[in-house]
Amino acid sequence: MTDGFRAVYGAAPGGVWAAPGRVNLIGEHTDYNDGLVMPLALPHTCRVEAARRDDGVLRLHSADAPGGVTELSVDGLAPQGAMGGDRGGWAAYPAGVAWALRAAGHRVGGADLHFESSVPTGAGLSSSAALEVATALALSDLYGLDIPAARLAELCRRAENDFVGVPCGVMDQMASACCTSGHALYLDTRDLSSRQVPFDLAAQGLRLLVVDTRVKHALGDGAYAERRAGCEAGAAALGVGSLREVPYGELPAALERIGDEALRPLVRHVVTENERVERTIGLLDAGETHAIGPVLTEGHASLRDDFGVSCAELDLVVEASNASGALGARMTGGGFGGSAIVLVRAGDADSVSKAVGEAFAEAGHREPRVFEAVPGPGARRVTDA
Ligand code: GAF
Repeated sequence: MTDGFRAVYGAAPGGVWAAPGRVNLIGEHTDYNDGLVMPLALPHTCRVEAARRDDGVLRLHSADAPGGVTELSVDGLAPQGAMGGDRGGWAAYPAGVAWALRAAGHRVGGADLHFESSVPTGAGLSSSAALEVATALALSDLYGLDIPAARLAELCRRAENDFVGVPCGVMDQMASACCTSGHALYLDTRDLSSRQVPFDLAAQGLRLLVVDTRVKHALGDGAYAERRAGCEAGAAALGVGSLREVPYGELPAALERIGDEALRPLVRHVVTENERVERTIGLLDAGETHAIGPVLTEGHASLRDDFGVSCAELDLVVEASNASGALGARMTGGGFGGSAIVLVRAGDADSVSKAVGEAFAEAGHREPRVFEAVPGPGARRVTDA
């Protein structure tokens, strides 16, 4: 299956690589606060067919985007204005990865790349991270580099922060690079230490549904940066380097010490969310997966009421799911639209999906897209050609 590359570039690729999107089970808006997260990889991937070039030219083409081939010189890649001043749309992500690899001292030259992605875009399922990680792995292999997966993820985050200009944390890139089949990734973003946590829901008579609300609020981009700045201001007010350093048991006293009342709920969310991740891992380790449901729902309430990143559609998924027998539900990812996850007993999956669909119809919302999340593998080389 290398027809796409051949049709664009007229030759066979040197290899094919794939990197997945993700859902985050718990630990939201904690990754830029040195906190805890627990994502799992979706079966949906960004697939890239690629070949090395020796003339320093980087050619980028996507089956999913109009606009033909973007052609760049790797020597000319620079964070500001490198993509024509408008950040270059989707092509800024892979170009940024080539830039980040080179900025870190890796000898990466030109390449032809053709992308095809099954990760829904704008759905909060990390289609950008999948694009970045697929690119990083392809370039790293084509140039014979031996870069550990977590380091590749960091470089992809750097590409997104410094080249594309999106102030994200490292969770999505780590999920795409490091997740494994049948597991959730328990990740400490403070030092990138991680553990693969078995997450075989079918064996426990459970299912995890993803409900893509198909809404993306324009507010999202600036508001993410604002939340991040608010967390940093909260940490500064407390005299700590990051909110991770605020112990859960000392939260009430810490909140009283923050003069700016608007910052208090942000701090409360981050500190309580880290505690929810710890509670979730405790339950998973004890084999009590069904009991994480209420923790997910609590996390949603915190994102809605304290962090202010939910929206009517996401709240409705959670409300309608729980009212129709789900064990728990929450928005997943950055918020302001995108997707929610719903934990259900296997036998209730259809009735809960139906109830969510009906609630959406009644509220006049667009029909949501529902699918099951079964933890898939992280980024990998698919084939040599
Ligand atoms: C987005 C960001 F890209 C992540 O880094 C993370 O902050 C997430 O929102 C919220 O948990 O997906």
